[in-house]
Amino acid sequence: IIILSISILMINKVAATTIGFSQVGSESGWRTSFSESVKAQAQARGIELKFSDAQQKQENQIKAVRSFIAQGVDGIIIAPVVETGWKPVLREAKRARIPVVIVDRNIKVKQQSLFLTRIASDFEEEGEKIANWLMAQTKGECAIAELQGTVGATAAIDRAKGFNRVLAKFPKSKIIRSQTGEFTRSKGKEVMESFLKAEQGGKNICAVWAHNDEMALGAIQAIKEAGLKPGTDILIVSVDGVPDYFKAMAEGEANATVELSPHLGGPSFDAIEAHLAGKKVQKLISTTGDLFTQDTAAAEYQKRRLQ
Ligand code: GYE
Repeated sequence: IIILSISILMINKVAATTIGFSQVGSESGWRTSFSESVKAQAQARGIELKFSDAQQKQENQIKAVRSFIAQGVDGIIIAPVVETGWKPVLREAKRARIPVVIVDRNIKVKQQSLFLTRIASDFEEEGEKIANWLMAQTKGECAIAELQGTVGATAAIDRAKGFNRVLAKFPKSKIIRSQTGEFTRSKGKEVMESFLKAEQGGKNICAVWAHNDEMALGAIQAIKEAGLKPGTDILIVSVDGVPDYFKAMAEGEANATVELSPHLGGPSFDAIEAHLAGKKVQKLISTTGDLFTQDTAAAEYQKRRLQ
């Protein structure tokens, strides 16, 4: 019996999967929900999770991945800050035969075998959806102030690309100001304050297009402090669908957003577990979200608050 229980203990030990997760940071409400979803999923599946917060710096992510490799984890999940600069560390993981899942933002590497799969939303489509809504709302005539996301991050690059593609069809619309707000509320507010000063207190601005809700919420604050009504005097559009933004829409201070699911933990673990079980994993697992406006915001806020 003793030998049997010792061996069962040993098997159990061997069986517990250890996964390292390098997360961007906690710059937005969306990001925080995403981290929580990964932690909850790990717990539900009995996975030992090594969580590392990079505080929006790629160098911290590279260090974390190296330490995961040194610890001999069974799999690595990277939510990359920026697209470039990943080749060396991914090669190290490959040499150590550790599968890597890229989640959310993209990476630029020629050799696709450097990672197992990518799980992400179609950011270009998000940009297109919100631009189409804004153009319909303003009859194609709008001077736009853009709050960009983190420089070099797919979510910023592709959302801008999709938005601008639609905008190109409307000659009476234009982006008149554009700057990064680094996906944070405080920077979004700060940049919006400077836009308002530069545009005669905001009278020239028809809409704010923020690459995420968090910056939009900062911009709303700045607009209110400048004595204008966000959502009315200046339209507010963005992406993510965080509860705070639904609340702002319900209160008439924001106009539209495209929801992005933060529940990326489950599919990431699914991919690694399938791979470890010898199954084939498809190269891109893509998700997309719907557009929400003020009409349903109050009800949607209640739903999300209870989650
Ligand atoms: O929209 C933003 C976050 O990469 C898609 O990063 C993600 C973005 C998300 O901080 O809120």
